[in-house]
Amino acid sequence: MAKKAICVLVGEAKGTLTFTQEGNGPVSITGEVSGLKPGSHGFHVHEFGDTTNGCVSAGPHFNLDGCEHGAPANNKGSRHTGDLGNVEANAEGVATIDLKDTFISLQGMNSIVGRSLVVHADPDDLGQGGHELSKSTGNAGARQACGIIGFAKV
Ligand SMILES: [Cu+2]
Ligand SMILES: [Zn+2]
Repeated sequence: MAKKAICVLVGEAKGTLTFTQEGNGPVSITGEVSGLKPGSHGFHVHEFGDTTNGCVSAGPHFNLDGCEHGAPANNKGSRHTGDLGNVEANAEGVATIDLKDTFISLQGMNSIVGRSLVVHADPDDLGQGGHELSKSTGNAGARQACGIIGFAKV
């Protein structure tokens, strides 16, 4: 049975993302974010579905296993559950998103439903930048947009 979730991003940037999953397969994420500066932007699931004080209330990266921050392609044990890497904004500041991830899920332990999606001002260095924040946040800078991930009609 397919599951579907949606996230409306608000902040300095804006957009809508759709998440779909067949059974326990990968989660597909599609959508568009506008109002970004051209280039790469860190893209993560953060722990809390809370925007009381804007995107800050979303807390740290969703991290089930106490791992360090890393690249989305890393094997289990070397990335946060919520580490989805970067999205690329074009010259108009629009990022078109079409990715799949096998760590996150829309059900069970790794479910991202009820948590937040955050788009950052700067590139995520995927843990490799040598900055003091590289191993926790990828040094991706300010939170430009965020939204709570919720179930949607399939
Ligand atoms: Cu983030
Ligand atoms: Zn992370």
